[in-house]
Formats: sequence, structure tokens, C-alpha cells
Amino acid sequence: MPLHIFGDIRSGNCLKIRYVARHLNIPFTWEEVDILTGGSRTAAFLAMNPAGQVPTVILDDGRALAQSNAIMLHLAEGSSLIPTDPYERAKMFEWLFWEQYSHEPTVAVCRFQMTYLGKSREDLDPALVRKGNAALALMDSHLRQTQHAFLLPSGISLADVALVAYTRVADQGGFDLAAYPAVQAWISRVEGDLAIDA
Ligand SMILES: N[C@@H](CCC(=O)N[C@@H](CS)C(=O)NCC(=O)O)C(=O)O
Repeated sequence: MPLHIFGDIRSGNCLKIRYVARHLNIPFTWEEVDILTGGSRTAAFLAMNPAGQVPTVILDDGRALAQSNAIMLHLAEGSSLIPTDPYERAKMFEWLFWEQYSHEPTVAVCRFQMTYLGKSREDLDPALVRKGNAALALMDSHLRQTQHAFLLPSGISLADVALVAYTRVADQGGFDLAAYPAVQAWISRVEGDLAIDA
């Protein structure tokens, strides 16, 4: 049984899994879940993931796994997307934890409110917008200062996959990516490397 992904095709968290599986040539099937009509809150779904969220996957051995970054880490075990050097690997985790605490809850939430809930840019919480811009500015500053092609010096890693998912569509959350040229250039490089087409 190939990897089975329960996901929402508009969700960056879900697309992370798709990007990794495609990049590593892992066969998978995709089952679309409508999170707005309770598709992730059914008894059957909650039995797989009590948090009631996508992405949730069923691995090829039948076991369930949730949390986008945990799933990516599992799928990419032993691949070039995870640095072997312990410090580099820890730096990758630094970006992954930061993504979940400071980037996704701001950039992705603004996008969710605009694209899923139909809010206008003006309706967004200014504090959330400010924090989202701070997250994008941090990435831009890091990329400018280090002059690295990717977030880690060793090359593309899960840090890039995790962060590109919502950064590349940040404009849909009202963010002006033109203000972050180093981020824009990085997005193009990551999209090229992962062969992200849409
Ligand atoms: N930290 C989780 C977040 C997952 C998450 O927020 N999923 C959203 C879609 S992006 C969801 O399933 N929302 C539906 C719900 O909570 O009912 C991850 O990285 O996988």
C-alpha cells in the first residue's frame, strides 16, 4: 500500500508532504478532505488523528502520522533533505520550530482568513500582519546576510520545504513579497529545485 495522504490541496502544510514525496520519488495517493465542512472531524478521521487536522498520512505499513513537519521528517529520513552534520541538522530543526511558531501562525493564518474565509486585507488583525511581516523580514535578512542559496549552507533541506509552502503564496494573505527581494529569489530557487509548478 503506498503512502496515503489526507490533505487539502490549498493548504501549505499539506503541500509540504506532496513536495517531499515528489522530490524523493515516493509513490503516494492523495485524498482531498474538506476541512471547512468538518471532513477532518469525523469519527473515522479522529481515530487516525485526534487533533482533527490535515495533513494526516497513512504510511505504507498502515500506521498513521500527523503534523506536517513530523511527516516530512519521517519521509525524508536518510535523504539529502536532512543534513548529516549534527549542527546543520539542529539548524534545520531551528527553522522548522520557528516556522510552526512564528511564520505559519501569522503568514498562513492571514492567507487562510483571506482565501478561505473571504476577509479583506483591511479586515486582518494588524498585529498578525505585523508579525507576518517580521517573519518575512527575518528570512530576507538571513538570506541577504549569508548569501546562501538556501536557508542552510549545505543546500536545500526540509527547512526550505517547510518555509516555502506558505511564503510563496504570502501575497494571498495580503503580504507584499516585492518588499523582500532576497526571499523572492529564494522562492524561485526552491520552486526550481523541488519542481513546484503551481
Ligand atoms: N501544525 C499542524 C497544523 C495543521 C493544520 O492547521 N491543519 C489545518 C489545515 S492547514 C486543518 O486541518 N484545519 C482544520 C481544523 O483544524 O479543523 C501541521 O503542521 O500539520
